[in-house]
Amino acid sequence: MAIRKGVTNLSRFLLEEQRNFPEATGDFTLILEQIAFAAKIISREVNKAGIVNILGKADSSNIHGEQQQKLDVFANEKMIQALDHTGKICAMASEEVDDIINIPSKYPKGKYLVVFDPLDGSSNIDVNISIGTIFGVYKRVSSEGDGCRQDFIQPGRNLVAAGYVIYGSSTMFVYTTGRGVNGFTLDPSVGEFLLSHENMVTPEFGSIYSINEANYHKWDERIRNYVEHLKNLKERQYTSRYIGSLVADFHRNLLKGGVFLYPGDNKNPRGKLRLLYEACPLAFIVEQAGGLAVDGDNNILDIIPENLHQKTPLIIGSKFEVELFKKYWSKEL
Ligand code: AFP
Repeated sequence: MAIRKGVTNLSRFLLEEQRNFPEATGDFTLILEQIAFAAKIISREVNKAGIVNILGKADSSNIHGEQQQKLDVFANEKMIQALDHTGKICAMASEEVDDIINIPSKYPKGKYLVVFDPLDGSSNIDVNISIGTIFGVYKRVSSEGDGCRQDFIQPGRNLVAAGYVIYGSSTMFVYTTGRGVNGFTLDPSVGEFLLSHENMVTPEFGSIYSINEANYHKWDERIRNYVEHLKNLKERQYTSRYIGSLVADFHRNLLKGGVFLYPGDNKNPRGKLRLLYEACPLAFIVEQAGGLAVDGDNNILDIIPENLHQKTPLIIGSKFEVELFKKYWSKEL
């Protein structure tokens, strides 16, 4: 049956995708459904944040005298709770947790691992700006039992799925399993993610560049020259858009085209963003949508991580702008 926009929920879409792989066991479908479930709970809490602030912030007591949790801690817990009992994964890693997260011994272990940034851009919550969750799914390399650090030392190229959830004017779940990118919008009246953006393709070039220009004086001159080039391009007028919330900046540029940059600078040579939890999943998505992501010298998906929380410069977006960056970086221009 053809998939119909607006009435196809995420579960149905995942099932239809699963049927394309007769050998599929459904493990994978369950993992993505559970991530979407955690996203709904996080979304509900994010939407309540404004009113919670009226009642008392984190680190203080609410009207019931209960200690309130910070939303990023809450989101982290919800992701873990949604996944730990499935029997389909052998370990997780979160931007919020120093070491790998083991599956409780009472639950069986599966063949996948999940990495996530539970609530990216959380410093923006207080000012009502869109924030997001980013995730990636890998197959384990170890053979059985608990997952180990070695399982996580895989290049992004090995991702079997990646996605993000944006908590914005609506909540969206966007994911890929390597067969294109699809987006679902949460209909809060029924509590379901409904297919809204089928087969998302990013424009070949755009007219947006997104970078924190306050760091201009700390950048390598190749980055300054590149940004100047965009500003002075004859063919098209660029505009600068920077929210400071990665998922929101990425989502806008994916739809409209352009480039997002968080480069290294003379204070933070590796930039600020994390390879495993942010750069790799978004790089997988952007490539599936027809774009590109690099750290300057390497394609993000080819970098083999050395540790869980490694940072990386990230230049991500439409092919034209990222290829142009590569030319500036290699001093070809
Ligand atoms: P927070 O989670 O502390 O808000 O950081 C958000 C973030 O990691 C990412 O979402 C933004 O793209 C980036 O930082 C913005 O960093 P700058 O404030 O240095 O521009």
